[in-house]
Amino acid sequence: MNNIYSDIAKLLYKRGIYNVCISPGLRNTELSLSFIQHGKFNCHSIVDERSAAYFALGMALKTNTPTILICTSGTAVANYFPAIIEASQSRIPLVVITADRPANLLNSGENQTIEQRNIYGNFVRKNIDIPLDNEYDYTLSEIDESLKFVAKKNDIGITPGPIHINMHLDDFKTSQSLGKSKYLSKNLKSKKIILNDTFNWQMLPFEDIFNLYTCKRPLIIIGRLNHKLNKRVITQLSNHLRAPVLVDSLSQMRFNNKSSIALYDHYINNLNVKPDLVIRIGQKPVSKNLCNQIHYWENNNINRMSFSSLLIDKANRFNDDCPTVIPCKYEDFIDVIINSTPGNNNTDFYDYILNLDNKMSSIINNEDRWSELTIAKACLSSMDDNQNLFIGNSMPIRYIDMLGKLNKDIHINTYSNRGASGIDGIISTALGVAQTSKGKNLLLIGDLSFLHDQNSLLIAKQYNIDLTIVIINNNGGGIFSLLPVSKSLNRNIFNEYWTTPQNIDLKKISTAYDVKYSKVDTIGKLETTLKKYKTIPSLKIIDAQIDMKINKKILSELKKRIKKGTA
Ligand SMILES: Cc1ncc(C[n+]2csc(CCOP(=O)(O)OP(=O)(O)O)c2C)c(N)n1
Repeated sequence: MNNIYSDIAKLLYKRGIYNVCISPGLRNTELSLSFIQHGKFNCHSIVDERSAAYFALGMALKTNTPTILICTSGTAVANYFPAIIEASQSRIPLVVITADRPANLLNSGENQTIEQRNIYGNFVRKNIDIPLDNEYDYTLSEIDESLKFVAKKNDIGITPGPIHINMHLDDFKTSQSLGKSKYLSKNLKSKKIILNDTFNWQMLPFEDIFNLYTCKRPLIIIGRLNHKLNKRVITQLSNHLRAPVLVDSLSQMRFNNKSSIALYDHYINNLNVKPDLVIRIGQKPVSKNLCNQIHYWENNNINRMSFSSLLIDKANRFNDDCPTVIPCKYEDFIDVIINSTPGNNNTDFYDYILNLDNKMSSIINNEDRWSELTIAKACLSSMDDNQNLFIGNSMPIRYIDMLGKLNKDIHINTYSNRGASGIDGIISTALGVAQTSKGKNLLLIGDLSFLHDQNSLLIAKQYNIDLTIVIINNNGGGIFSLLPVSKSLNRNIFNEYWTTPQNIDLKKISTAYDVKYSKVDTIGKLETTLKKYKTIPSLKIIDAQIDMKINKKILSELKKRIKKGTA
């Protein structure tokens, strides 16, 4: 491999820097690989970025040479901060290299995308931001120049300390196969912002008015919301436009709404006909397929009169890249639409989507083998009315999002840290929700995310909080084995730096914190334990054992059936 990443590795090695701490992530793949494959660095694989940074600090303190830190984008970067502050105040050299998303995705609502440039402020001696289309030679010489802050033999007048190199990268699979980010082609120039508090037709571009009046294939999409919408009002809009309502798993409308569409993630990129209008309420949906498809519709239509994408959000353009944002109350917008547009009486599109969703529902419901998906299904089915379901990042949220309506008419409050999608702090957040709720609480989380926030069990013990934690225990980051990256890397390297199995006996952790614990490996056992734990008002842990390989096989078989079902 010979690229900017490997040349940075070579440069740092040449300058006498040998120790590296790498935390797992997809975005930092090429960066991590450059240091691992170089062959001469002492690479350490550490899941928790906060500990990784302190560990790096300790090594730098003892050896008086900088340690290199490498992590993925998002809150992983923020987890380095405490150790960076200490390094700055104590004059200890660190080379912090963080992977970032392409800069044009900032404020677009894209997953794990936050402002990382200059994130550590004055606590680093030098900030270097490397864009996707960087000037190769200049970048290397800028990095070399900044190494004076971490050099062992320091010139008089230079105070050693941490330096930060923030690198914008494409997804590993994308850059390997396509060479360029698909997002770069996004046409964001046509963005319209309607600056008005109440809905006003005059502020809308003509094309959007035209599409609101003439649509025959509209879609309503309810994305992530922290609070419930008025279902009656949404139904009125849906009836007026004959628009299917796609409800996100975090929309607070997914699991109890008989008329809504829930399983779109499985077929949305396979539709025979395109919608001509999308009306979104709430934050970007969890489903990557749906988000990509909306972008595709926005960027691939004959002209603006053939498709409109509208976001109704009082917060205006806050972390979203919808071409037209209408910052007014959704009730106000809906009221005007219902009272002043003719509506749509063509039900073909509605029927088509409903039919697809029903087909999907029977395929998903028939899947009952022990897998991560059916663990998620059993958790959902165990919920009572008004119960809180907190959903961990990585695969748990994706599994919940793959599931549809329940057979019972109950409301489930769904929560997840999807703002920046970190795997940190998930138990703490769920405990915060539980502490301030009257009802029962369930947390569905992966084992690495659990271990990342293990300290939070102190809170649970201190306040005796009523929460059942179901850990999907596949001994590592299962998400990576489902991605193309797993096929292109050496098995051992992939295991050590991406999957990062920790081989921790969760029973022993539970014992240390006086927490009730059960290990389960069948749906029956899981259901029985979930039922039993509902009667115990304290913290309980269910350790759901999963074999990654079997799970992968079940998922790919299910995907084949889904593909056949939508063909
Ligand atoms: C703070 C933070 N560090 C790293 C990541 C990158 N990351 C995304 S998913 C994942 C693995 C999570 O593993 P686990 O919680 O066991 O869930 P699974 O992948 O098995 O579903 C990692 C490390 C992240 N999102 N947030």
